Amino acid sequence: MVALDARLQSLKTGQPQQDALVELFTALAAKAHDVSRIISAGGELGNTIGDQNADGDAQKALDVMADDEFLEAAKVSGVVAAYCSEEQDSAVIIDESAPLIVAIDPLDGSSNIDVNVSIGTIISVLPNPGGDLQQSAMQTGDQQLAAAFFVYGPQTTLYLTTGNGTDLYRMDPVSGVFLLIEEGIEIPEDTSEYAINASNARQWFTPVQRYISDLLLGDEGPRERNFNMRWIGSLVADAGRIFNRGGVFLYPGDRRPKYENGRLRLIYEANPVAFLVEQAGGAATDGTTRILEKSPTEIHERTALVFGSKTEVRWVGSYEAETRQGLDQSPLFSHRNLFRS
Ligand code: AFP
Repeated sequence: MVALDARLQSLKTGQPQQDALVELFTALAAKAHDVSRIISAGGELGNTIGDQNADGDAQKALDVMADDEFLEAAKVSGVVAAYCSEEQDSAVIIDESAPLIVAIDPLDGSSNIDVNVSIGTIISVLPNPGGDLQQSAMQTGDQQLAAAFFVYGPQTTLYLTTGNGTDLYRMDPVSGVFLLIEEGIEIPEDTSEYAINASNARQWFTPVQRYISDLLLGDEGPRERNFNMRWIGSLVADAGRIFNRGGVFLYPGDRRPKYENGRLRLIYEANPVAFLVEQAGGAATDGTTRILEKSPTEIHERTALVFGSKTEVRWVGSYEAETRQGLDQSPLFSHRNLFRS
């Protein structure tokens, strides 16, 4: 099997920013090995440390530890100009002349740290645009040079794209070497499996309520087949399942304060996942707009996120369109809705 380093070397094009990916992901993979060993050893990793991140989320010991580790990796790589992290209020400037910008969720799935459920690290890599580096991550997702996420689970895996398809690597637990196990993943276009936090059903806006209600009606409803549901609470774990067997993931906006644009962050969660998913033949939107075309206005900006099997992402878009056009009020659409009297 091909090791990550050899694969990255084979992807070199002579273009400086593209070639810098080799140094970057070599450093990131080495740190992921360290983080996976810290997680496997257990300990007080899920304890809150009394601080909050920029969005007011309580920080846990592992959130901060992972952020320290991956910031160090960015510095050691020698190719990162600015490091934009969920755990940092603003961009950490490293070397203004370096070719790359890193945007990262160092530890995704913090609520699962103490219960031995898969968690991960999500990474977006952008070109250094020059100018004010505090604004350097404010680029559309289409500008990404690479995207990746590590999953720290029964296996430690890496999903990585540099724009030539999405590949899956598995880490050898002893050597820490990431070995290529699937080249050019293809997400099935159709699925009967969806992922959403159903406890928020009363908070969803009409289109998502109608879409999920019709899935729940199964073969007695307009979709004329039954569906299954999974929700792990770690984006990387739900995404890994979707890469493996298809599915559709939804974290929509809802009526809760601060959740009108959902929970997930555009720059270091939705954009990298969307790049990986599209490179695997899937789709990623905010329900209506393609994620990779959205223009960020601040580092920790949230976005609704719907991604996975292309057909189901399109179905969600059709429910959004019906509501925008007022069509969901017409008798044609007056079928039973489980969430409305
Ligand atoms: P945490 O890192 O704060 O646990 O958030 C994880 C996450 O951003 C994403 O990984 C999950 O899909 C989503 O939140 C789970 O959100 P809910 O806890 O609201 O279901």
